[in-house]
Amino acid sequence: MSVNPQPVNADLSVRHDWRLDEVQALFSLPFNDLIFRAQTVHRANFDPNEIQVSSLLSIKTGSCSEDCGYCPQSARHDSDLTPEALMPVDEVLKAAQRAKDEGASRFCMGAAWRQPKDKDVERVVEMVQGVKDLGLETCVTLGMLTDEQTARLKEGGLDYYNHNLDTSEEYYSEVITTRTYQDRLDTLGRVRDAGINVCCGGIVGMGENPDDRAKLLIELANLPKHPESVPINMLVQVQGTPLMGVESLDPLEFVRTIAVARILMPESRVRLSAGRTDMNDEMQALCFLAGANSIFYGEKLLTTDNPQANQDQLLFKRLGIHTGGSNYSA
Ligand code: SAM
Ligand code: DTB
Ligand code: SF4
Repeated sequence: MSVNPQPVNADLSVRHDWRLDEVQALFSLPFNDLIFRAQTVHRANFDPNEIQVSSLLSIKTGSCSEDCGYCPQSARHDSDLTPEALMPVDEVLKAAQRAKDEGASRFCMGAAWRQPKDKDVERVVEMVQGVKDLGLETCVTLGMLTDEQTARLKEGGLDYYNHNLDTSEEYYSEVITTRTYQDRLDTLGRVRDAGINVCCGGIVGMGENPDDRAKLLIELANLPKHPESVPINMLVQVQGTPLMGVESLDPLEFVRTIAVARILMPESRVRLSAGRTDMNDEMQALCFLAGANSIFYGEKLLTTDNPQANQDQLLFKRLGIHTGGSNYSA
């Protein structure tokens, strides 16, 4: 019998100076060593059996001016989607109450905008206040923001702002041409400076190469402060979008991406995000083992399907997982 004499070195410190060669080395570890290392970091920072659950609602759907190649909501793509104007506040609050009743701790509202108008932000602030009054944490994703809009959302009590980098800077222009990587970094800087928690991650399985995945995670980890929440989405391929039909990613590479995110951002919630309807329970269990400790919960993401809440509850039961991790104290 041969025993590996090299212990898996699990550096537990929070760093902001990750280099590509180091991250490539993590991705190249034997799978078991990578998962052990990720799990070690995970256990040093979190209850390993606790998952935070957020529900999503599309508060304004479709007709978006941007050309994001993955997105069914772009007006430039020919997806089979019915556009909908910004929802009335009372309807949003009804959906938030249903999400709470199903067990969500955070309610995320997404709008298909390049950037909101000031009057839209006022309506969103009303939604945020109403959702908070229900005892839920709040998150919104509205596109790019001005300083004034960011301040208004903070004043309105918003807990999290979601704005993704999506991929590496190099691959970005293959996917999106109507706004730059720097635009995204600027919005993230505004949100951080305003004191709102940052939710920022990306999408894999878009035809990027392994270095693009490593570079996305490095961009996130080398931000001045790690995002509190890091959604890792598997591309949901939607008919009519330019990325429909792209070669799908090896599921174990997806698990490795989660594990490396966990190691690079030890104190962040890593969210197993879009794409779960194409993953079986065993795959999702591996993602949790690799350090994912948050999911989107409820039958819809924004416009595409997500597993039914009762299906997730059964999965949690099988795995001995409990939900929690809300920072909200009413
Ligand atoms: N319009 C705003 C924006 O782009 O910032 C907010 C909504 S946008 C739909 C939020 C995020 O959803 C995107 O940044 C992207 O990461 C993710 N997303 C959109 N379509 C997706 C798809 N087909 N598969 C996986 N993730 C997707
Ligand atoms: C994130 O990273 N993923 C969510 C949320 N943030 C807004 C959105 C996923 C959208 C998947 C495609 C859709 O349902 O339209
Ligand atoms: Fe518009 Fe956001 Fe979709 Fe891009 S990801 S097309 S900005 S809704």
